[in-house]
Amino acid sequence: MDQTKLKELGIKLFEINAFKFGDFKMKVGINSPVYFDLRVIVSYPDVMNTLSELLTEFIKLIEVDTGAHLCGVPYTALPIATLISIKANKPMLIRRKEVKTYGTKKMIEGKFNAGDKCLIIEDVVTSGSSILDTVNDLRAEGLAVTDAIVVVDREQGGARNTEEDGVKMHSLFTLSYLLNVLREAGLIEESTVQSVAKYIKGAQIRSDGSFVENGGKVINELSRVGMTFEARADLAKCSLSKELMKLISIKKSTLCLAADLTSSEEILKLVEKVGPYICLLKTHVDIVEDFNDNFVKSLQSLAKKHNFIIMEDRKFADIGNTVALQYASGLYKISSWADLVTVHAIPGQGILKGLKAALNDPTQQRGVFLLAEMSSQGSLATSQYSAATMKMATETDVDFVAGIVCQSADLVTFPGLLQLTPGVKIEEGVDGLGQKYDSPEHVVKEKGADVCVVGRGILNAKNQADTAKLYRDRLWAAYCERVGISE
Ligand code: S5P
Repeated sequence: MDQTKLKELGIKLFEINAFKFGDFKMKVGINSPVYFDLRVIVSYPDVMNTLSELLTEFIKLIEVDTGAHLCGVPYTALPIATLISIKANKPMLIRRKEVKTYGTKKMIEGKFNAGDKCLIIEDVVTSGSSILDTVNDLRAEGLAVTDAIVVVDREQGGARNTEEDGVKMHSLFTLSYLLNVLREAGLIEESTVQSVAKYIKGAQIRSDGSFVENGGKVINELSRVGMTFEARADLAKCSLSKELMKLISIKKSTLCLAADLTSSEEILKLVEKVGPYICLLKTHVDIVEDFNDNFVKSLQSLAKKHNFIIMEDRKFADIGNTVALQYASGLYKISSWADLVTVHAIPGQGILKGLKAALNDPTQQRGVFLLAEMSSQGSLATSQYSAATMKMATETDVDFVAGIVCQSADLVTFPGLLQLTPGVKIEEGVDGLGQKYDSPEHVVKEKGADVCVVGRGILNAKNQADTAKLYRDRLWAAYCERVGISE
């Protein structure tokens, strides 16, 4: 590798502000003394050319088995991957990044066969989660991925995290190398080198989003309630929580409508009005008197039109074999149309295994919300029960658990899981049957709710659309205040 060329490129990247030193708020919510933004390079064709030349040479030099295809991690690495593809004469694949609104849209563009190998190209790596997102989509289509080429490794655990998932990372630059080059060239002070080095050592990110301090001590610096949904989406392990978090960020809505009506026509009319304001529609299909296939088809098309996710609040609570049948069979065939379902933890892990076993189409994305606490007066869920539920959600089947239904902020700590909280109403109080209500602000700021369930607060309103919008706006404002961003 031509070291002079490599150093010159490092300096050039600094000169065009592809990285800077200062005090920057990172996506994960902590401050960093160094910030990379390689998007600027598209404005410098000479830099693009040199970078892709060096990367092409680098790939040859490290003798990595490149396989049949290249795939850039969207978006910054796309033009870089394109140039390498041309220089190395190797076909490219494109992974879509947009939120999937519904169903099984094609995620990978380009020609390939299952079993083909694909090499990943990425610009800057911190935790490695973006690489793994792309890898997961490629693997879901049957492609084999074992290596990733990256322009800059920030040395904060990305290499270890991707390796844990069977992807070896090869970086053209490390942050330490760039610091040395700039220091040698007299472009930065020794104190900058020291402070960045100290930061890197103290901010090692693990794949679960926690930090490992220099001595190996784990600190959960990333607090779920302090992080944005955008940042949390990177850490989510269940594809549906990831999708829901992205959808929430785009729609600016954390509102879940509990459509507890008994006529299919009334539900559809309501959802048509309220659809633009919700991220999640929660159903109880066993209360619908005229349930039929067209009803779920209409709900699905409304979900597509207004971009929300559907959750059947079935509250499964039986042994694995029975829930598998309840999920996929019978009158409702829930697994065929509900993206998410609610599940009690009482039977133990077998309930998740049973539900998973009922899914026979691997391209169907499905997930569950586990109930750890209930909103009703005198609920029997003890703190021990809730803690055991959390263990169930975080230790196994993590790809299937999208979140937790609960009432307290300290239960869900992992930022990749969503907290769903029912019992939300502008007028606080208790209904005649023991349901307890708190205000939107209280559930978000005090109870740590991410997605908030509102039923009768909207159903009984004179103007349901305006009321849904009001709930959406108040919940969103409370969330923005909680994470410290402007609306
Ligand atoms: O603890 C819970 C869990 C759930 S999923 N308490 C609840 O109330 N729910 C559901 O949320 C309940 O089944 C209903 O569909 C909705 C609350 O409706 P509301 O009319 O009281 O807002």
